[in-house]
Amino acid sequence: MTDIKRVRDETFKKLDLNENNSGVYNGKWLEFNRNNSIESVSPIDGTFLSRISTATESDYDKTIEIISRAFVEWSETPAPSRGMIIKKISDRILEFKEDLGKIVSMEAGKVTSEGQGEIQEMVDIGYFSMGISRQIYGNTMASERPKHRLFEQYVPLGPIGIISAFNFPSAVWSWNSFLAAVVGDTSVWKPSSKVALTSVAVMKIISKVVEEESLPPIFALVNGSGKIIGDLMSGDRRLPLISFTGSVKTGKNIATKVSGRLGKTILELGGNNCAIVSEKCDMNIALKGVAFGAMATAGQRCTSTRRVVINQKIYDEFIGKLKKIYENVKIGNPLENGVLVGPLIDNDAVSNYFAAIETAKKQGGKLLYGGSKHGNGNYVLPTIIEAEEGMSITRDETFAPILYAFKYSDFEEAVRIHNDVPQGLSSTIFTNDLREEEYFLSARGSDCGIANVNTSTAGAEIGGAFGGEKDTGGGRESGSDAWKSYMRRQTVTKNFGNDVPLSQGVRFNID
Ligand code: UN1
Repeated sequence: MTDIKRVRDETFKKLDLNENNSGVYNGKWLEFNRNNSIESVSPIDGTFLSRISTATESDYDKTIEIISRAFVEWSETPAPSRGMIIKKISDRILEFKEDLGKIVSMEAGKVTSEGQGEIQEMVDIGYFSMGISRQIYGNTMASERPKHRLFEQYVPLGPIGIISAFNFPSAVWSWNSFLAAVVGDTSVWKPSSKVALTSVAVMKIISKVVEEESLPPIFALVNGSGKIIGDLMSGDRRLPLISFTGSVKTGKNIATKVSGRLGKTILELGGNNCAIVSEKCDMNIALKGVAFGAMATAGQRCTSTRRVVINQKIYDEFIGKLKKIYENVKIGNPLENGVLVGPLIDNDAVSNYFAAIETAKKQGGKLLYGGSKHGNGNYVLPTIIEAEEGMSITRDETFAPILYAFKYSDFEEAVRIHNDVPQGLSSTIFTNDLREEEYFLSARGSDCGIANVNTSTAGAEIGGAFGGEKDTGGGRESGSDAWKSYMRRQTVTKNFGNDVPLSQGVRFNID
């Protein structure tokens, strides 16, 4: 059995962490205050990891002032130079990948390779952002007026706010903060209180680079509750953009508050991701893709596969083989070799798992596999439930490894079942039939922000834009041109003639 205390002590030494850590950074680490702190406890076995102090209202206020001032200097730094700073930060994160990954594993319960993968995702978006720093472009249009030039440019937006969830405790922050930084914004980060330690570990490394480079504080950290700090951020006109990752319910509250002051949001809310398994699929690929999507991170990804719609001709064979995979998958301490399914994040998550299974049964669902705890603590068996259309529980996102299996007879029916949920983040189809693929990728097909073919709903690369439709909130983060969301678009008309000709042929003769 890997001893968590030993791993904690070893990584703490390397990452300059302690039993008591300040959780507020705004160019300097504010003093630790025990009366205003949260405890980080490992979901692996309840081991105490650290106490992290939180921001008071006045700490918060000062922090926003500081990053607002830093914005002035940073936004005037040439973008490629900003990119080189993010490269340096990414190199440094890479040096500490193993230890940071262990912190993620200990605090969020991710298995070793996923903990490491989370840190790799930070490095990937960092290098991507460096590339973007030389690609901040705008369009030039033909002006209808003589001796005029018409173009648009993207201008840094200001200090921005990032509120992140427990399940990707560092990668999703870096998707936002690194892009924001290369386009010239400063940012403040409020992480989920469940993973405060990871935020401190990451910020310790980053703040060192920022200080070595004598930069203004371009990244700030304010640990604290969503009710207090999240609410202050949503209402704060000094933050023109709030990027929020989390539940639909909280996202709606934040969106309402931010739009009440006509601020911008990037929302990445719930997913209820589905895989269609056609009778024309490669069964091995479909099994691997569904098993990873449904069980990885113990079903606690926004992109987790929560529903599978299987052609009736192969339903029994597919479910039979999937159950075998479920039976053989190793559940337990995520730092142990070979373990693929770690714990749920906390007791509430375990209760939600059981409540969803009970509701599913009441609504007519048939338990095919799982449905119970695995040993002591927050460990549960990944679960498969045979479901019927119309079971309302299958329309909810339960952050646990529960997979609802549906049967279909014709392809259009499969797509209808697939789309019949409020959320629209990720989706996939397993088929070797080009017509089915293309139908799935057409306007009548998947209504999600991410639509895959022959691979899992989970595990997106950073190079594409990430986000979803409907209740998922419509935001796009990470790759492609998501950088534009962190800037304001400005249309510019320049006159280099000797007169002032007007557009639309309007005359205004004052001579
Ligand atoms: C999330 O769950 O909020 O695509 C992000 C994936 C990861 C990111 C998930 N790269 O599963």
